[in-house]
Amino acid sequence: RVSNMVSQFADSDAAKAMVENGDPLLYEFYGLDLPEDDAGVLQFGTTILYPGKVGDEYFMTKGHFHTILDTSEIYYCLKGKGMMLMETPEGDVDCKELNPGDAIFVPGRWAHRSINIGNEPLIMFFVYRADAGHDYGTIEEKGYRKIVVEKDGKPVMLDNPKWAEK
Ligand code: PAN
Ligand code: ZN
Repeated sequence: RVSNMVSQFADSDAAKAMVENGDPLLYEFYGLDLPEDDAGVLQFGTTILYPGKVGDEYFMTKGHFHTILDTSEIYYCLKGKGMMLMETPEGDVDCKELNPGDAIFVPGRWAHRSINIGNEPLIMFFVYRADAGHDYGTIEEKGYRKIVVEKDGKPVMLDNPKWAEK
């Protein structure tokens, strides 16, 4: 929900107002209950990211690095329109569009956050090595270097005013 990510949206005041006003669900995701310590297992599942904006910024997932940094992931877009915003610890940034039928390879070392830039739920299939692990803390503390906002009806990538090199 928005309440779980208030500080991660550029416009925290808009986020707080939305929390007061029903605290909408941003996304949900589903996977099987597979062992998380087995490098031989592939975890897979579905993410449903709802449409909407906090201020001008599109609804997005928290985003994370994998704890075993060098583990990759594949996303496949089933429905909706989105973007996968990625960055490395060194500061390289990449953003790929997601339309139904697109597969995206998120290489090891790249943090990944999905963003819904459309008007319907963005539904994605994902698969990754089950022991990859999820490091949310780095993104929570520092934020992403870039944000994706709507400008004149179109998505644009801007510098994140909240990003801090720590
Ligand atoms: C996905 C994500 C899922 C939710 O399964 O965990 O889309 O996004 P956040 O983890 O950023 O909240 C994945 O990338 N697993 O590794
Ligand atoms: Zn991941």
